[in-house]
Amino acid sequence: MNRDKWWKNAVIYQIYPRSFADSNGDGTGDLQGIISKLDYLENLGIDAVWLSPVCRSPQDDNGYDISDYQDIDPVFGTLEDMEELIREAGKHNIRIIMDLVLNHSSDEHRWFREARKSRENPYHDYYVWRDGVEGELPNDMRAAFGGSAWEWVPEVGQYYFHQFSVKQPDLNWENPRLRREIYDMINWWTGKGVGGFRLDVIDQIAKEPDRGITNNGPRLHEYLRELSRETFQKADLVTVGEAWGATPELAKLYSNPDNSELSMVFQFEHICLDQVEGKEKWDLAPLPFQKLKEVFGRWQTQLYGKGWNSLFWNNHDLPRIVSRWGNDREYWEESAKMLAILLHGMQGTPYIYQGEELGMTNVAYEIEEYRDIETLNLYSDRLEKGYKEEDVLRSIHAKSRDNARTPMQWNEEENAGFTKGTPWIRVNPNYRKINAARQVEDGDSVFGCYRELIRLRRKYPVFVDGRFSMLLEEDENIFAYTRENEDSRLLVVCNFYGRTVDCPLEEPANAKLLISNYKDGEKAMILRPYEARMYLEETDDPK
Ligand code: TEU
Repeated sequence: MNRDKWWKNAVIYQIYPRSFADSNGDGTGDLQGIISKLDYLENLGIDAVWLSPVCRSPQDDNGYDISDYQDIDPVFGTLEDMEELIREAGKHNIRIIMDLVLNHSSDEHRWFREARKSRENPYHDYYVWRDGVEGELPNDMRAAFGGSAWEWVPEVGQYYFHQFSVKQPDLNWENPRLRREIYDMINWWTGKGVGGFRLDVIDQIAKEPDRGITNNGPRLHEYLRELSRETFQKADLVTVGEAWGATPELAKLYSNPDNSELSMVFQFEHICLDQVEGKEKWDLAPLPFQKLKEVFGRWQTQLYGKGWNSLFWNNHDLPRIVSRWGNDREYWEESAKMLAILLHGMQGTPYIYQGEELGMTNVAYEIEEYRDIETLNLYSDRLEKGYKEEDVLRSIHAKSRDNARTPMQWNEEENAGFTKGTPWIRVNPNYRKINAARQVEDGDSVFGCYRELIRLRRKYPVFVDGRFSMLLEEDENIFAYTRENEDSRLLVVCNFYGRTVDCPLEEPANAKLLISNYKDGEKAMILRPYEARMYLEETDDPK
């Protein structure tokens, strides 16, 4: 097993800049805000920060619509602030990972402004156009945020293709000049000292709209290998692609240990389980627990030695895990820690989304408080289709992306210490109970649990290279597995629910309890609500 790649040992922390820390009181988080929190991040112990997009953008989709890839949006600061962040983070041994949005740009990008002028314009072919007649769409493909995926431009008498909002025209990767511009831009950022890149919806770049193909297009892996060769392979970077359509087979290509494509991908099979099959995430269904184990087990086993997993419960598009699959009421603390212990014992690079380390929860606002384009479009679409408002709101409360985007809860002061101004989105009302100030000094807090898990991963190689085996696959309450290498064996046992259960496993002999979420000792193999334990048996003590 290859232990030489720094990112196999690393824990990565995702920051959503607009919601993290506001230094200038305009209500939106910024780069200086992040710089002011580097001590906090170092204390937590993470190795790298993935920053959601900070490049210049009209913010139609909170920065995932980039109008200049080589400048910083004024709402977040300046290019000098970004250079300062990279430098200062380096002093705290933290690398900065940028978010590359390469599937589409903003319609306000210089390329697109040119492209829409005429068919002869040299930038026209940077985007995906189809001839047609106004009012007669090239086909019936839909955009992810609602409506048709085609938009008419009278100047050229053509439609352009957009998989996301109308302000996010898709880039045409078939054009080699476009690809070259992208590589030069990436190398420019690498030259500035960034530690890696997260690649937004990378499996959608090789679209073929005439055949209805969005992700996993025929040329996808050809493009990725060229991209990697021309950019990432020149430096010691971590790269993680967002790939909703990945299977373990595809993930072995993406994360091939020969480094020909990426370090790893985010795959979403586990996180899409609580929805009605074949429908949308808004169509809520209970989590099929045994299926969750089957999915994790399959990814852990199939990528062993052949690829690399990313491990996550949360990101800026997903609801808060403690509200989703834990219990954000009477077992808030126990379940937040259980979910952390369950995930961090597995093989792969763990990602912590801002506030997850505090057990931050979902919100249930009135529609006026939501800001996300996806949520707002869904709300009007479904009302128009005749859904009941209370049902639509129930879906939004459970799944809106804004659950993840409420401001980081730093302390008990007004606006949770996030801003001195008016926050761009309302703060979760529970910030007096759930905040960083209450937790950082307390070793028994959710924060303390995450910090300890990070420390353990660094100390014991079995976290990185141990072979995974799922136990009790059919059990209806318990999630248990082992990780084993030549000199030690890790056993993770979690009660995933709120009832006390008898665990049919033997208590391991000669094992030490590395971490658990109950203070008052263990009661043999009886697991209390959401109880989680991680044991280590070893022959060699690494000290
Ligand atoms: O997300 C890709 C994506 O497919 C999401 O829009 C997803 O469908 C949705 O969030 C789940 O309901 C990426 C970014 O992570 C997201 O924030 C962007 O909005 C999107 O790409 C477009 O760039």
